[in-house]
Amino acid sequence: MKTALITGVTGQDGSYLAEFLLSKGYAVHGTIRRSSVDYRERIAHLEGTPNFHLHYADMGDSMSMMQVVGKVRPDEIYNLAAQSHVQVSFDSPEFTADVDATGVLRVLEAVRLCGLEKSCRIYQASTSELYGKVEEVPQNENTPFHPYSPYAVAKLYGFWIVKEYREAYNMFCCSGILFNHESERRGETFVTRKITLAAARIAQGKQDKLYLGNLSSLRDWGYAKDYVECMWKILQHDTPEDFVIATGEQHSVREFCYYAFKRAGIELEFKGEGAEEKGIDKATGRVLVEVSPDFYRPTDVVNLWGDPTKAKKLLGWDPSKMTSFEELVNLMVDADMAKVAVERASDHVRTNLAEYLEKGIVK
Ligand code: NAP
Ligand code: G4F
Repeated sequence: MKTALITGVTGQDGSYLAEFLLSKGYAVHGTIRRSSVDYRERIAHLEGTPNFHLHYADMGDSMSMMQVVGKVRPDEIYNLAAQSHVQVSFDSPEFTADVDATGVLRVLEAVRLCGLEKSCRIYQASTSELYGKVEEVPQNENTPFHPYSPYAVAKLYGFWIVKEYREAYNMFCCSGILFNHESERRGETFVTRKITLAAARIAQGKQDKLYLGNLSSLRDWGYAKDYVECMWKILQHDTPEDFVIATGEQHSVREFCYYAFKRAGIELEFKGEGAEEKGIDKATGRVLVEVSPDFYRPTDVVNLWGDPTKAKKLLGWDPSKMTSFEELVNLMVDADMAKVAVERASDHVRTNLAEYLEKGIVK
């Protein structure tokens, strides 16, 4: 039985990856953080499963990382833990650097200091944000990086330190340069989930309006459940290499919004430009979507589009067999329609708080 350690197991990707590895017969160990509220919704269904184990560790704490790596002695580590919100990285740049940059070094050093450098394979959750202010469209493994947020700069360190340890110590460590991937488990302040939740609430009369930032931003959006299998495939490849994982299709935030509301039974038409643009319900003339500059970023990445040719050739990644853009939007809206239907007022308050924090209204 192989043993895997997932940092960030409570996150969107960590929860799907844990399910996937358990289904492959792995013993799965995950790291969790102490929090004043015990809120582990994404993995609650796995707790108590044989071969699924949790350990306290923090990416900012080398000793906890050493301890867990030494105790578990994993065959594979999936380093998914990160402060993963780009906008938040502008408010907490030092924390983001510590967790997303130095944190990667802590994992690599823990493996070396525990004497596992020859046996343990390491996957690093890298990101299309490295391309940032893009220098080429679409982007592949040879496209120059131009990080454009504190988050991306931190992740760039993670990418290069992984490459350094591969070359300096001959370790099997790789980065998956994953483009955006979403799901019904996506955090509620990322744009896709914010839209699907709002579409569901507006359709059910529980919210009046949705405020967004840059509607023209373009992303290559896939389904998280499809992407976690690629993380595993990257570590099963003969040689340690970095891979772009993407669908090869691009859509705007506006388009995502249009399809999400459509699935919720509302046809939107967008009128106006920039901060004056509005999404209007065609049937009633009500304004349901407005732009709020509070959600603009000091520097925004606006043109991500992945070229996954290498993953297609070497890993058998086939986006045409994966969840399509429209299927992704539909499954997210359907899940949120069901969730909102049984929502208590207190759930909505929690989401509002997250949004107010993001907007800077509550500090
Ligand atoms: P997510 O839902 O935000 O999950 C992040 C995980 O990291 C959570 O389990 C979180 O724990 C944990 N974490 C945060 N700070 C930590 C710390 N200081 N110590 C230990 N654990 C910590 O993110 P995701 O969407 O699953 O993404 C997984 C990884 O892929 C991240 O590294 C992200 O940057 C990267 N990535 C994501 C995408 C995407 O589109 N989803 C694309 C490219 C790369 P709590 O639950 O306790 O907060
Ligand atoms: O959904 P987002 O916050 O995701 P972003 O910034 O692309 O980051 C995600 O994907 C990365 C991979 O490229 C990961 F590395 C990262 O960890 C994370 O998972 O924003 C997407 C776009 C941005 O251009 C943003 O400006 O949507 C735009 N946007 C417009 N209105 C908004 C909003 N984003 C958010 N979060 N909230 C809005 O109201």
